[in-house]
Amino acid sequence: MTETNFKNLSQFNKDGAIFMGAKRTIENCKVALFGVPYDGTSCFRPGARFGPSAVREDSNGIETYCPQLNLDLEDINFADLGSLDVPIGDTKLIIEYVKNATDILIRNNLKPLIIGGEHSITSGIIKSIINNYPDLIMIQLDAHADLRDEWLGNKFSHACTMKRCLEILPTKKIFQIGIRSGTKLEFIEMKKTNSLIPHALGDNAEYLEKALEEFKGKPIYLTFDLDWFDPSIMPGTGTPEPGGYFWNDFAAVTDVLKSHNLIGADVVELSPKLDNSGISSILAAKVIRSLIMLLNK
Ligand SMILES: [Mn+2]
Repeated sequence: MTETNFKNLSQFNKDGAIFMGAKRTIENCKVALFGVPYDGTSCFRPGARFGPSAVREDSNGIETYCPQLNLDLEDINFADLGSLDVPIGDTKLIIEYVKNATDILIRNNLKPLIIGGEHSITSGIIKSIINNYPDLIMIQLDAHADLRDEWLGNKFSHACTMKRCLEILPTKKIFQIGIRSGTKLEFIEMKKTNSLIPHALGDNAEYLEKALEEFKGKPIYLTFDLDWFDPSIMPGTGTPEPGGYFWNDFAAVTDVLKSHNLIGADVVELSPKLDNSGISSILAAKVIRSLIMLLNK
């Protein structure tokens, strides 16, 4: 089980494109990103393994300057370390790889930003981060609850990722936004734990703001499943779900997160080949640009 000898920065695969404005070295960086080109448990439409390379290439199609945050990636030192070489197949092993890779970043005092790949990888990241941040809380932007205990016999499926995170998260505190699909049991669970935060389309994120009030200064991790967005602007994802959100809704969440202590994030489930227009990768790149800025504090 421990062929997961992932111990240093040189082990990331640096072939291919680099995210706009990034460096390959970590000197003077607070934030480092890496890709996990894995989609082994995709149950509907696979292809998220192509996410990291597409978002890097298409990042060059947007500006480095973000008007909302009034920040420019050109003024920020951040690293794109490359991607993990993952053995497609054993999900549990891959999650262990992701944990070990995240450990390297944490040891180097870097805030991790992971580009998927599918959503199953998040519990590996959390397993690493909670060693340094036992009081961590999570925010999940997603169309699906991902609270199944197992899916098609696999406890590590992307449909179970939040369940696995909850099991290891010491605070047991997850705020879920945009969930509009799941089993009856998942919705009962969200109601019981009060984890589902209302967010009306086009609204500001006042309920999130209220929910986070008591967590000012506490470490927050954001896991962002891109199927949170409406399929009309994010068709390039494995399990699109109608009734989703738009850019300004994410901007509202960004406004709230600005005054909080975001210490890590992932952006998952971009499946670029499902979108001939290419807009999905551009949208994902723009999300990542904002997250780099929020993390670089
Ligand atoms: Mn998900």
